[in-house]
Amino acid sequence: MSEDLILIERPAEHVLLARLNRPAARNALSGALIARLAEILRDASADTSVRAVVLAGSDKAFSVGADIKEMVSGGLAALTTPSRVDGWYAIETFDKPIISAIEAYSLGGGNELAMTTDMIVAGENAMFGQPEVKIGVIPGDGGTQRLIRAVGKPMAMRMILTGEFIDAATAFTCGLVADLVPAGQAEARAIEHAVAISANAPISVRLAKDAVLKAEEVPLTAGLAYERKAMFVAFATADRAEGMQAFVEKRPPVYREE
Ligand code: CO8
Repeated sequence: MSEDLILIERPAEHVLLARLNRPAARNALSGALIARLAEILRDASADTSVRAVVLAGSDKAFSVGADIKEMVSGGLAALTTPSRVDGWYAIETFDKPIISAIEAYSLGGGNELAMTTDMIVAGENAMFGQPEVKIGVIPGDGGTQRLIRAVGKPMAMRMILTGEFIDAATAFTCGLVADLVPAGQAEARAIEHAVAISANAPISVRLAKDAVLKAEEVPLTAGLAYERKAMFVAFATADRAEGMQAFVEKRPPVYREE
């Protein structure tokens, strides 16, 4: 049964699409759903045929956040089970590129989930919000930390303290959304990005993702040193030689290292 919580497709050779599938609950993030997503991403990390992941919801919601009914019945324990805590950690530390495709609602923990991904592609009907204070909690899956990094203090405070939703155009303008597309086209566009990423040297892509994320953790000097070492690692790969040789020979590169 848990397999149906998330549907998996392979829309392109190196791309895995994971589609949240709790339509009756607007893809609310039950503990079981988080655990299943973590399992999928652990598998995708180990699967050398996967070079990029797209995470999508439905046309009614990407996700409306933590499962309120589960919290009502289970209390705090519903949020602190090892499988949920470990699951979030696995999602946050997924090492390959992952793109969220968002139509309709991206709320609460759902928006926090989107912010763990590397970029958000949104249909113009999408709505983004952190409404936790309206129900007596606060963002607890990274929202207070990641939203301020994405949009800056003023908009983060507006969203988190009022709980009001912002539309996709506003989210694009303030930097939460990387690519804004007509309603209904977020998934297709996210797959296009994933295909483009998966044509690049896989080790370079993973090193670049890791180095960009490091910028959120360390001072500039340490980040620059980290980047330099990561670049040396990339330079030592056979795929680096292939990429540069292909450029000189005016042919497409054939990347073999995963
Ligand atoms: N959890 C569980 N069920 C939900 C949720 C949710 N978050 N949101 C909606 N549903 C359910 C509804 O109860 C309804 O079920 P039913 O048909 O059985 O009554 C069904 O989904 C459809 O909902 P609506 O009829 O409301 O459908 P709409 O398309 O009109 O949706 C909204 C409108 C705006 C999405 C509305 O449903 C809403 O406001 N939902 C709640 C959003 C919210 O408050 N999210 C934040 C949740 S808290 C959180 O994410 C973080 C908690 C702290 C975590 C700490 C971790 C350590």
